[in-house]
Amino acid sequence: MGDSMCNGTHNKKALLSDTQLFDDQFEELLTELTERDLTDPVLGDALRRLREVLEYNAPGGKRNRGLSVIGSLRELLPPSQLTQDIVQRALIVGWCIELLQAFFLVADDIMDSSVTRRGQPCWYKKERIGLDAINDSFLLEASIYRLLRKHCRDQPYYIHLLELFTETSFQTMLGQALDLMTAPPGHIDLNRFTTERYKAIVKYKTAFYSFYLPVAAAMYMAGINSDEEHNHAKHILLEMGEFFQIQDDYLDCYGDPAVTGKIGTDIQDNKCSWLVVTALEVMTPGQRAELEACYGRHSEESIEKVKALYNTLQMPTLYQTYEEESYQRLQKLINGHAQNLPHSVFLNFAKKIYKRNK
Ligand code: GPP
Ligand code: MG
Ligand code: MG
Ligand code: MG
Repeated sequence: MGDSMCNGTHNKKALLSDTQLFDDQFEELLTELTERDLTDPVLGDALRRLREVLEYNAPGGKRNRGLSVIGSLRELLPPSQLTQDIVQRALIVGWCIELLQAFFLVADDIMDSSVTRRGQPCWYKKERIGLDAINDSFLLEASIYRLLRKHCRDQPYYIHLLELFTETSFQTMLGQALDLMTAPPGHIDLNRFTTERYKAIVKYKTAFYSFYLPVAAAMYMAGINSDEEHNHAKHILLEMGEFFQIQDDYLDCYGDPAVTGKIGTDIQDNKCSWLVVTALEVMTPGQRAELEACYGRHSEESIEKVKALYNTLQMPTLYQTYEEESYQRLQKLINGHAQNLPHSVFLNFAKKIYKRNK
């Protein structure tokens, strides 16, 4: 905080928190994407649709990814360099990450046959939407590049951001491919669920876009371009991302839908989840046969049997132990790998995710 004293802007805006600034920026971005440049009157209906898609799917989350762009930039640049323009660009790049997330989630919910997201019906589940949601997810993705072009094309880091967003999207899609291929509906084969496969899935489908992307974007905006610095940051952030997805898998079964805003589907979807991978490591051959008979099935009875088995194996206790160990490992990693980067960039992120219940 504290840019207000240095660039002489004592207006109200400078005193608002980043969260408030971030939320306010969304209104502006809606107008920009749906009213300003595309003036062809024949597009009216399509732009109204885009507005509806944005309003339903972009806000309403925890906004950790989006907010961490400005959060990281504040750690990387001295307050005197954080002019209002730079802060605003960081907020917009943050929203680009939230739009990427919205794009993935709208599509992921179709692929996972999910029912709710952020406490409301999944977009594709809404009446008269259905699989048209696929095109809506494309609209969300395309919006990212319109915003980047409009706000950052004259910046020295523009090309870095473009490559970062396209490469990260590709990595996420590869991860999603692994996730889906490891969970073919109706083809239960517990041998597929190895730790090695699990780590590959979560690194690609979650860690790059959720953890490396926001910090890397802030680094490029701060003029930190070297591969060495980026690799050090990546090392720590991918580790954090793996843990974040382990939490997501845990909450899929043990979270409270009233808090997480989503109803779990991993058991019936035959997913290579941390719970099934870890349970397989500690169960007896008899329990394995039991699991083989009820995993990946849609009946309420089968799902309950899997959950009962997880409870017998004390998965919540195993998870808590894992969470503790993971936190310690991460602290060590930050001390060893952060190099020139301020540790606070990573610690702020870690603080937000450990012990989370949503
Ligand atoms: C999280 O998996 C991963 C994503 C949302 C990335 C999707 C990538 C695409 C290219 C569409 P998840 O299914 O466990 O998330 P959730 O539990 O939120 O549904
Ligand atoms: Mg999903
Ligand atoms: Mg999924
Ligand atoms: Mg999940």
